[in-house]
Amino acid sequence: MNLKGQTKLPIPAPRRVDPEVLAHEIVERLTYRIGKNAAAAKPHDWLHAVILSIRDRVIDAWITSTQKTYEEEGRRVYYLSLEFLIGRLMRDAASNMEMLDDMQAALASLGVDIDIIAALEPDAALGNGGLGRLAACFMESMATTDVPAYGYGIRYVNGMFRQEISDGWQVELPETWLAHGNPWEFERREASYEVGFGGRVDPAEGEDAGPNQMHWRPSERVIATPYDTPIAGWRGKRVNTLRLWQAQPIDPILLAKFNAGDHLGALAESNRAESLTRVLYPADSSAAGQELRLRQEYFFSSASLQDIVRRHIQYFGSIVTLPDKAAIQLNDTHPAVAVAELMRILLDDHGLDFGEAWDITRRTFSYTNHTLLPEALESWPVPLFERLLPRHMQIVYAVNSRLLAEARKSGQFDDHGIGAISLIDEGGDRRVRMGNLAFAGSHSVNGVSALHTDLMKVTVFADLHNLYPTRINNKTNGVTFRRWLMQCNPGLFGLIREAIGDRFMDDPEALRDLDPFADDSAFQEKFLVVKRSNKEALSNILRQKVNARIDPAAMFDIQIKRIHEYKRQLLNIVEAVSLYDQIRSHPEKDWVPRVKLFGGKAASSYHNAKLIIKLAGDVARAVNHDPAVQGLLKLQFVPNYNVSMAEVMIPAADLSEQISTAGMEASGTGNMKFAVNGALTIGTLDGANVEMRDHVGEENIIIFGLTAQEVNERRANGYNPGEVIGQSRELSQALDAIASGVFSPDDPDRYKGLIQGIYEHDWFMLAADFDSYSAAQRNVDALWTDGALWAKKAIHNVARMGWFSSDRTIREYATDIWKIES
Ligand code: 26Q
Repeated sequence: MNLKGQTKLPIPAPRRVDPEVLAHEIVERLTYRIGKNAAAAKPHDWLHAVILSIRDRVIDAWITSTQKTYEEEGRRVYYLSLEFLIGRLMRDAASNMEMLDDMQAALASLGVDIDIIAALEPDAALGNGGLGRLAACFMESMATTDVPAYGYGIRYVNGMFRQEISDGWQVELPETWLAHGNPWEFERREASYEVGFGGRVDPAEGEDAGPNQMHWRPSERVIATPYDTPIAGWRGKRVNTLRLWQAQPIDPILLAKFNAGDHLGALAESNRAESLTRVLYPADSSAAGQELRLRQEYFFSSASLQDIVRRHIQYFGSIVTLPDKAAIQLNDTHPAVAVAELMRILLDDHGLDFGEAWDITRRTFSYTNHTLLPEALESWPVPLFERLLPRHMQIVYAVNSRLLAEARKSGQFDDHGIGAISLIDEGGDRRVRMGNLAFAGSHSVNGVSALHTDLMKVTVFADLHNLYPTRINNKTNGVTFRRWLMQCNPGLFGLIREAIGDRFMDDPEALRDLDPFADDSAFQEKFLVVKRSNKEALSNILRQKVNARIDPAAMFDIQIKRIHEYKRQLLNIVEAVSLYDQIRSHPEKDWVPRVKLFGGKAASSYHNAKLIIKLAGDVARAVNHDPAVQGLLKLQFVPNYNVSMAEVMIPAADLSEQISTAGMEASGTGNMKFAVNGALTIGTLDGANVEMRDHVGEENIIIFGLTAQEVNERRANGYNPGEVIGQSRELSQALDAIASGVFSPDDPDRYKGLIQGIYEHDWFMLAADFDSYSAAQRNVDALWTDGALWAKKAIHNVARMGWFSSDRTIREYATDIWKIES
């Protein structure tokens, strides 16, 4: 149906609801949708009924937003991402629809505690870490800033693995987030598409078939069925759609096989199709090269493009206006095969000539890079790519020959430069470089922090940047303050409102008005009371979850993020061992009580990352049981770190650990969440830490260690970690203690290899940065003893972080890349 002719409706202001009316609505949902009365309802039933009541209001705004989008006929944004780490939605939707307080009161009148039922909502863990959470923040900010947008991704039935710690080791278990159904999503069977794999390519038949037109005959097909989730922006102004694809077989069961007695064979095809969207690849910052991953990438890229093209043709008639109406953002290279897929659609389905198709493609796509790590740059073996996507392989070759011709014609490149620009990596086995494909097929390529963008220009994309010098631009990441301040930290939120009013709720930069309060001792005290109560809440949760007893009076020093050597959890642990040693040697000194908390998942195949988790547990056991440091130092690894755990840990943090080897963390976004919640950052000049320092002021952040340039120079000039270690008594003692089995008496050699790696190459510069880090930590201790000064600095952090709102980031994307008014 064409909605264009319908009358315009203003988006209604969200209705304030009388809690009594709301209570009635909830009971009605409970009765008629769930089939229970209040007396029989279990907590899960209440949760479901509450979500349905919130959802109805979201749907009203959703329908109006969708209609408005159609009427305006402007450009829409399509955010293609293999990950959307959205977490729980109930509190987020209720808060953005401005019904959270009323809902709480309504539930209280029914004898139901909103916090108890909120905790039952499963986390939608459809992401690994930063990249996936960024996509979720962007979805919320696009709705908030009134950008008409669709998120496209995969509905992983089992999502990211659930982490258990067994005997100190990480164990991966399937996440079952859909076990109780998902009231937020709507299956849209009518918008299903077929996605093909394999087979062969024939020249297109027919009189008007062009020379570039081919007919791909896949040997295998699956159905992509979309599930839509509404994403409500702040104050319900706009509700956009997150459309996640699930794979289904064309024939659910092959009855002929079944009837012939082959019961398993009858289901084989069905199982194969469904396995496509079962799990998320648990690799962060390393590319896991399995065939299933490439299948996932193509499956969701193809379904999304078919959907985008179908919608465009339906409303605008001609494919050639696609770039005027659609801006497709590639979240890293994971959907980069979409470049070749759009080319295939334009060439083979619409019969465009190559030049015109390439022009449309480039004007439609833009690409965000999230990593410089060579091991994380995606590339696929040519034979695999060719077998799975024979037509796309031809297109990649055709694009490549034009690209290389253009590069040669420019006269700027020698053979090495041409080799670096090529879409095919010819060193060793031939591989398709997805980063180069995304770069060549886009009009904009952005990095995610100023430093990262600068480094992109001189490292991975140096030659492509020389060929297309205006293409690379920077869009420093941000986070949504609705979830990461207003919802997760109601105490601080209330305190800020009391001090500066409500303006910051619509304009995060207005947090600046809080700056003068940093010197106000009454405000400092209130700030510390809120922090203390958040720490008590976290202590209670940790007591329930892991039976830990942690003192809320101690400094909460937190490092939560994926476990990776470049993020240097090991530096943190080694420093803790050294501190432990120093406290024992000098019990007479005035040590500051500290609790060090760690959380994060390791990719299942990442041996050293898993060993680091085990080490954190081993050191924790020794330290926590040693009466000599009782009350002064405690370590705890928090299992299954996820969005919901972040929401209680971040507001409780005093100190935020952002200690990656300079030049290696593209941006970081946890760093921003901590700072806006009033934690001080101890960090290197890496990623967005650099810009955070510029905003909060260098006196309000603790910076240590080598700069990216110094790291480079040290590596180039024959860095000798053994020598560095020899010069630091503290470091060598700590490393030797770990290597010799002091913390692993059951297996004294457990950490030999890990520590050996530091002595031998220390790629991540742990030794080079240790003394500087350790000294910075003692400065942190000294600062802690002056509570008022600490509070002052923390309040400056809150007040000056407004720029790191993802609303600002999205406005920059909208203006510079998508060319739309937001
Ligand atoms: C690739 C190929 C095969 C399997 C898995 C992957 C894969 C999956 C996830 C590769 C990378 C990721 C995730 C990367 C990521 O989260 N990067 C982070 O992105 C954030 C948002 O921009 C930054 O803030 C972080 O600095 C960056 O590490």
